[in-house]
Amino acid sequence: MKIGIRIVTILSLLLAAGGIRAEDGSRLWLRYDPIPDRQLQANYAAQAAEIVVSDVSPTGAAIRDELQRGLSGLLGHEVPVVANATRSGAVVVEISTNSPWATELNPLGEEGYLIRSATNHGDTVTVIASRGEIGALYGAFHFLRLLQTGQGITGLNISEKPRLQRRMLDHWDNLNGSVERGYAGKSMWKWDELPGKIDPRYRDYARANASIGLNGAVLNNVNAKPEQLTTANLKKAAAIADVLRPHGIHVYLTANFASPKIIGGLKTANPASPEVQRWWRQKADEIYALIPDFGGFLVKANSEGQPGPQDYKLTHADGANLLAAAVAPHGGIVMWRAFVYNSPKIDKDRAKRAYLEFKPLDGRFATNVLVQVKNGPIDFQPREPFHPLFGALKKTSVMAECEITQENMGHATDIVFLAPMWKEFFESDTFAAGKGTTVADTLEASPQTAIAGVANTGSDTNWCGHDFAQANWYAFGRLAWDSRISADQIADEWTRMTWGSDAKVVATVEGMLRGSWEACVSYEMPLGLHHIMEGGGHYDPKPGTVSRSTPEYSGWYYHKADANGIGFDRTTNGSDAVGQYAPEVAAHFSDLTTCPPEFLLWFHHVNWDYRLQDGNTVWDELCFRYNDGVEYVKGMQAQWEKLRGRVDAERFAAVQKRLEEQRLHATKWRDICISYFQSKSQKPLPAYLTKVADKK
Ligand code: BDP
Repeated sequence: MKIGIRIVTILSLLLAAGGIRAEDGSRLWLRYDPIPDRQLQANYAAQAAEIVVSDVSPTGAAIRDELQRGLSGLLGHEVPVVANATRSGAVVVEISTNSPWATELNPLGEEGYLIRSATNHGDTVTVIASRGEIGALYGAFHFLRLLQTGQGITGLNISEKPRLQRRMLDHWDNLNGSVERGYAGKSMWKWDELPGKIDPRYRDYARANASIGLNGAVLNNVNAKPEQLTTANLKKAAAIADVLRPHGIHVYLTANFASPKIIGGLKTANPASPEVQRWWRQKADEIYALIPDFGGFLVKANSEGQPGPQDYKLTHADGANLLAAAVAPHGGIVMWRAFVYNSPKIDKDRAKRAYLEFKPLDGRFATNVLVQVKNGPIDFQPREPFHPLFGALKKTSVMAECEITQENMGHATDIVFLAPMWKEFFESDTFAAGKGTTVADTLEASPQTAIAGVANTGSDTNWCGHDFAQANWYAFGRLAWDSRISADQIADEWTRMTWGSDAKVVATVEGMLRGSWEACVSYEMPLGLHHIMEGGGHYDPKPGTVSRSTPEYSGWYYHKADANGIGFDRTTNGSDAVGQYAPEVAAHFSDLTTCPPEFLLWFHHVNWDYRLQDGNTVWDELCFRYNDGVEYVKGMQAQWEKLRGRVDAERFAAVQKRLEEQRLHATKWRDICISYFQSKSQKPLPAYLTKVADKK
């Protein structure tokens, strides 16, 4: 007992003496710890001496609270909130459609903002101005970020607005508290306690999202239970919406297409039935009475067993328009997913099916429907070429769906920073309106613009299961706001805000993040291999499965490895999936001399002795990449060790433990895959891989 007390005392002394305070990751990137560089802190203090927010709305209160919490934390003393600017260094939030900067503010809209250094009766002040409350809130977070990341706050002239209208997280959360593909505990939404009890984390969730510019949350799983739309459950959703609203987050819900039958007691869910149409209209009216700013519905239909309009021999457009008509009077939207691939009758190549189903429907969707397309044509693989529907639907709003939760990239065990993957996607040239029409351009040119990321959040104290997985939530928000921001900038912001400004920590963490996605691609599915994971958890490899009944769920369908070669021929000699892209893109991927090695086995079936541009045979290159991925993880382990004592012990140990698990995970992928492919190729292993041979 005595010894215990003594240890606690010594520990508290250590902490008081400037030791690193314990952290549990719960504060995410909004830590607001005192800035360690005293000079910098003093400079900031002179520029951020008092806070003026005259807006009295709940959002105004959120802005005031955040600025006070953030500035007081960072500066190490209470920064006062005052009614009017009284001195140099005031931070003034102005929400007005009629401000002196109206000309500059008008094009920025309600969510855009200016941050300006200005003078007020001879005093230097910082003005955060917007036409709307939410824009001002975003501006406040931006201003705090400048201090959190050690940037200058004098002479400011910042002007920002989001490039897409709707930027949301899709929660695959179930009413029973489980999360599909969730690796961070249970659902954050405590349906059993709602609406009576409000978990304080809902507000922190809203703060975190607003800090990166996200403005929507789909609360429940795309594999939707009709019960989500009962009155009792809608009241629960409304209680969440009330908490999220001041931070500009709109609530959306998924809808099960058979709801009118299952919870409505109707005989059918046929879109052509006037009763069904009335049911959806009344349901929408009921939702909007409870949640006046409800965003709309997200629907997965006729996909992986979900009901849909095809059950009645009608099209996806017919189904989407049914729900769209119900929410249209309230200004709502329908996000209709293009993730459909079940019928082999459509095409033998799964990658082609969504395009074949949706392209003919172009122009048949109501104006408040957005077709939601996953980044790639298969299903959130570690690397995919962009989905050919981007740029192909000319008369339909198209939005993108990305996956933040690491379903196929090591769950909450592996460090895999996804910003570079999303950048590759956004920057892909669709040639839809000539050379240089990137995926980002097509998203921004859509009549209604939106993007969704499948969330990686849960009930875990650190929200995401792995402290580094928070970086992907952060990165998704920043890229949803502006996909032009570089992955390095995002990594730098997140690192400084989450781990502090120690130069060694910053350089190390950024170095680890930078190559981590390419490393995961290398140790799981190099050279364009895809979908060779085991079927249930999607964590471990299982390249050898063959299935006659559902070939798309087996590894062999995708890699087709035999004694001669490996890869899925999607050129005109094969499935001709390339034909779904613009001719320039098709030519680029089809030609072996221009197809990037990253997509070689996605588009081509080649002999084991086929030589890549670097001179290696495909067999040697495969071995090299598998091993290189594992080496990267070992490198991250070595790097992390050097941060012992420089980051808090709690997070240090948590990350250290996960890195060792990641090494084992990466090694397993390498060894199982190489050993399996070697059984096909019969090629010798390179010397550096003899250990794999021993294992066989
Ligand atoms: C797959 C997931 C599955 C989802 C499905 C979807 O494994 O859990 O329900 O996508 O997006 O990647 O609908």
